[in-house]
This record gives sequence, structure tokens and C-alpha cells, in this order.
Amino acid sequence: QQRRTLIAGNWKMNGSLSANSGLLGDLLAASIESASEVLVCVPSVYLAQCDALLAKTSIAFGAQDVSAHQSGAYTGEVSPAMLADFSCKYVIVGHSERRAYHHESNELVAQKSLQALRSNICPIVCVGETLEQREAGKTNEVVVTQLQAVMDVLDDGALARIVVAYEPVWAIGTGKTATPEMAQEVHAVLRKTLAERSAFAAEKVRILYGGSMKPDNAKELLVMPDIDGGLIGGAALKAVDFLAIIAAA
Ligand code: 3PY
Repeated sequence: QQRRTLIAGNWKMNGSLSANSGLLGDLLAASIESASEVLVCVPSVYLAQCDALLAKTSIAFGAQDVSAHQSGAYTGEVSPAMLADFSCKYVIVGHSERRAYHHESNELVAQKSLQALRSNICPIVCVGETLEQREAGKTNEVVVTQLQAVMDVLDDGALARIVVAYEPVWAIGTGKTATPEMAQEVHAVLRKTLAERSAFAAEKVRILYGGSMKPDNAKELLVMPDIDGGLIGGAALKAVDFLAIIAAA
């Protein structure tokens, strides 16, 4: 398999200048020797700190959200060009918390992905079903619709550059994890959806699993053929746990 595993931490709205320098210091001190790419996605106000601490290290950093516009009268928003100013390489778009609490539509998530790519930032597009949708047998339909909206606004070249994260909503912050088989099944559906449009993109795009990935379940998830990494919530806030997941990859 030619896709490089990506282990991405999603810090969510956690951290402080001192907590971040402690956590990043612990990660750097471990001098990670991994074939995987390691990434932390931080609140945007800490991008400058990451740029200072992580430049020329083996840890990449990214943001957790971005505007769908490049500049203008959008009070409170942060543009892709602003993220790029701080050497930010990735941005999470459409996390289920944003879809739920900020009513982000599939179309908005698609626009954010498109604009991020225009500033050379790789969007990590989150998709995932609620418990209600899973129980109604709608999982595949929901995740395919979410991915399709992004595919619709990208050309094949741009599509090959995105990262997808499958995060079942019922597994986020609940301690519940999809079994490796359940996750693989959805990842395979997502890969097939990409392949129907572009075999090249399907081969290139990394599909991460997210939703309570922890040191003790990381390995069994990451060995699945279509699981190319993890988007990690709570366990990314503790250096020992995050390092254990990197070691399991
Ligand atoms: C979680 O695992 O809680 C996440 O939402 C990761 O993005």
C-alpha cells in the first residue's frame, strides 16, 4: 500500500500556551521515529505557537475549521490564506461537532474544502452517521452523500489531495468505538465512491478512522486495508496516549 499512514490529533477547544508547550515538548522529546505522518490540529489562535515550536520537526500542524471565503466582511472567520500564513498544512472541515452545533451543511463543507485547497491546505473532510441513521440502515447513504458534495466541487487533481475521516457520531467522545470490521466496511464504501469518479484519487486519498481511537484499539483498526490513519480526540491530549497510538500504527 502506497498511502502514508496519518495520525492526526484533534485537540478540539482545549489547550493554553503553557499546556501546549508541555504537550508538544513531550511529543518532541520522544523523538518519534515513525513511518507515519504525525499531525496536531489546534485552535487557530495557537498556530503561531505551533509554527514556532514545530517548524522543521517531524510533527505537522493544522487547524480545526476554516472560512469558505478568502477575505472580506465575515466577522470572526479565519480564511485559508491566513492559515497558510502560519505554514498550516491541514484543516479539519465538517467535523460532526460543527455540523451539529453550527449547522454546517454538506455544501458549506464542500466550499471550505475547495477554498482550503486553493490556499494549498489539505482539507480533512469528516463524514459520519448518527446512531439514529445507523439504526435506520442509512449509514452508507449518509456518508456517501456527505463525501459526494465535496467531490462535486473538486476536479480530479484536487480530489486526490484531500483526506477523508470517517467518524461515526455515536462513537465521538462517548468511549464507544466502531469495531474494525464495521469501520472497514464504511471505509470500503467511501473508497468505492472515490473510485467511481477517479481510480487515481481512490488510490491516493487517505481515509482516517475517528471516534474514540485509543492506544488499546488503535492497532486493530489501523491494520484494516482501507483505514489509513486516525483522527484522535481525547487521547491526543495526553502525550503518552498519542505516542502509543503512533507506535501502534
Ligand atoms: C473523537 O475521537 O472524539 C473525535 O471527534 C476526533 O475528531
